[in-house]
Amino acid sequence: VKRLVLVLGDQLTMDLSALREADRSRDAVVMAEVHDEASYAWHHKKKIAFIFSAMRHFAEALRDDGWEVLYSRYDDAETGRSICAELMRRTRETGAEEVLATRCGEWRLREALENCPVKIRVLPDDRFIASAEEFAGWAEGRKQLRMEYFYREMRRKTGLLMEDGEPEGGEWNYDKENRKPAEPDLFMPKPMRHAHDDITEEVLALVRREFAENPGDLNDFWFAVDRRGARRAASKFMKEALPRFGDYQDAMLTGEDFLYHSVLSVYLNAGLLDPLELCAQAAAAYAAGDAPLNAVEGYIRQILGWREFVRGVYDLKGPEYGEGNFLGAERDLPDFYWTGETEMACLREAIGQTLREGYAHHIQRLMVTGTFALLAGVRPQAVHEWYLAIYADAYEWVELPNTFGMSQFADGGVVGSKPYAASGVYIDRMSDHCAGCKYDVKQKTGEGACPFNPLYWDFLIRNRAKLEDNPRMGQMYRTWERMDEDRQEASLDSARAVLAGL
Ligand code: FAD
Ligand code: DLZ
Ligand code: SF4
Repeated sequence: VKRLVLVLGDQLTMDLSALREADRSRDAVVMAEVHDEASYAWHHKKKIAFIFSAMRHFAEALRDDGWEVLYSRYDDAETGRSICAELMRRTRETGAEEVLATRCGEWRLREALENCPVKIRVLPDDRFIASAEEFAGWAEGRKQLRMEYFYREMRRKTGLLMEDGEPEGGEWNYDKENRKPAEPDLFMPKPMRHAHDDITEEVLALVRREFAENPGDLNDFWFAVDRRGARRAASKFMKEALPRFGDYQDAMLTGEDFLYHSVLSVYLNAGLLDPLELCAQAAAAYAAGDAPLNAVEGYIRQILGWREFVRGVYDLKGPEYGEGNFLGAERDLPDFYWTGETEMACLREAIGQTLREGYAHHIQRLMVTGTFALLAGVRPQAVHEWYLAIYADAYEWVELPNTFGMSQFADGGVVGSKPYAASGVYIDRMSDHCAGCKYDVKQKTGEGACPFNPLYWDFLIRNRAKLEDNPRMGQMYRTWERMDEDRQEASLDSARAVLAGL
């Protein structure tokens, strides 16, 4: 063996830069299920099962493709505790001169590999549409980074939904059409469910045994674990759900965990699907007249815009990005985030399905679990730990800017232009949860009032010095000023009672 090629659990693609650089006739691939990767977050059981099974399937695919694969299983006594320990062991065993690696997603692991006493040549991760340098070039000299402008650049660069240099339909963004509440529908499409093979059965037994204390439910595991399955799931989404993805993008419905969302991020982030291929598939559905523009533009924007943008921010801001706390929030995360046991129906739904499936869609993450933590003043690092652990698609490069930046405003406005603070009115408009809730969304204060209502005002008043000058927040403060004093006081009293009860 001349060189080793490192393939991590979220780099499961034949087109990986390190594999392209290597020579299968003399180099060997290293893949390892290790303690440190399985425990830097308190990962949901289904997330670990998905990654280990997908890794084992990918190792098989590499072998079928003529590669030698040195695979270390989690429960093998020889397996080292970390990726570095495994690279050292395999180097010793094979006498390899060098390790080829594709740059890993997280600063944590990048630093660990920099300090690892083996010779590692790091190649760029070109599975993104914009390179890290391209993003840095775009960001340079800008006072503010806004997704919308970056997204337009990406539309121009890829030509997706462009006609003669102009955006398809005349507008860049159709978000205003994408805010309809959903109705129950017996024929609502469902994400594709995949049967288990022997490899997945073995992994499920391992996770049940070794990760018994981790959060989440392992029963009813239905994720795809290889590219073929992920491709089939993508085709099903494009055909059945994409046409209504736009209309109901922000909707929530009791008992419907997925609505018209793709549920493909888990595959995309692990490398089983390619972002540009998904965008092209959606654009083709529009061109064929199979899906409307608001749906296709909305879908493409999430991947070409948001996903690329948050990755760029993560790389640009460096390892310290997640350390600040702009609003000075210091509360612990309420226990019900780990159990779903709360009387607030919206939170019970969002957290319940998260524990069951390792999945919630964007508006649940942003406007239910995210907004509640924001209003309650939970320490952003505690919120970040929860999101990184509990979602099957969570890796720090994508999770941290979303949680810390967009949702908790802990970066003071790098990712978003204002905090996503909202009272119960928003959830009531976009869902049917309030009808089944112990609390009354119409009641603003006192016992029985929806807790989001007083917390919303308490949040604004608590953070007044930091938020009042934000041009997008002025209206909210003016509304407060127009309220009579008794109501103001009742709001703040009610908020104190809610917070004391957490
Ligand atoms: P769809 O609604 O079908 O969207 C299509 C695709 O767009 C997704 O598959 C995803 O790849 C991409 N996308 C959509 N929104 C975003 C976004 N804001 N940032 C990046 N990509 C986006 N996404 C993750 O992939 N991993 C995370 O760990 C993660 N953590 C989040 C934490 C918080 C607090 C919030 C508010 C959002 C987070 N997101 C995260 C973004 C988003 O919620 C998920 O990408 C989405 O819910 C995945 O489900 P889906 O595949 O059905 O998405
Ligand atoms: C998330 C994860 C888990 C749970 N386990 C492993 C593992 O055992 N081996 C591995 O190579 N990768 C794993 N991963 C994905 C890595 O954490 C991911 O590659 C890094 O966070 C990227 O920086
Ligand atoms: Fe959530 Fe309030 Fe509605 Fe209950 S009343 S579901 S707590 S928004």
